[in-house]
Amino acid sequence: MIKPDAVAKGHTGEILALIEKHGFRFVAMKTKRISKPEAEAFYAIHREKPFFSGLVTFMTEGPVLVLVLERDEAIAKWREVMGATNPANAAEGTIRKLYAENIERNTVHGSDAADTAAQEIPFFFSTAELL
Ligand code: FUP
Repeated sequence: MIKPDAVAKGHTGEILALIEKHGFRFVAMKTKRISKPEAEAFYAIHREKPFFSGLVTFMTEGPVLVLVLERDEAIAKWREVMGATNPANAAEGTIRKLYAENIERNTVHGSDAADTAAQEIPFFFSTAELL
């Protein structure tokens, strides 16, 4: 997912180009405004964390781009391309190093394992939308 900070600042095109450059195929892609209940459900695992309400406010402040990406080792590779959750710790050339403001407004999301991807893809896409 390309988060509201990056969409608002006009970094969507540059991030999509980086994604292609790293060998990913776009299986599905759409812009979307995430509702408060959707943001709360998507990040339910963080419900008890002190940053939860700020995270929900951020994720609902403007449109996002949701994507399904495909390549070999897609999950590990995408996490490498995103960089560390906190941009202060992100490696040079990663998306979060390039564009993220801070640990909350950190530009992109990626599933952290195959089982979370299997939950997150149908959260945003119907079977018919997956090429
Ligand atoms: P990641 O898998 O890299 O997206 O990171 P996490 O699942 O640990 O966190 C999910 C989101 O919660 C982060 F992208 C941003 C937000 N977050 C905060 O706002 N503050 C924190 O201290 C940790 C995470």
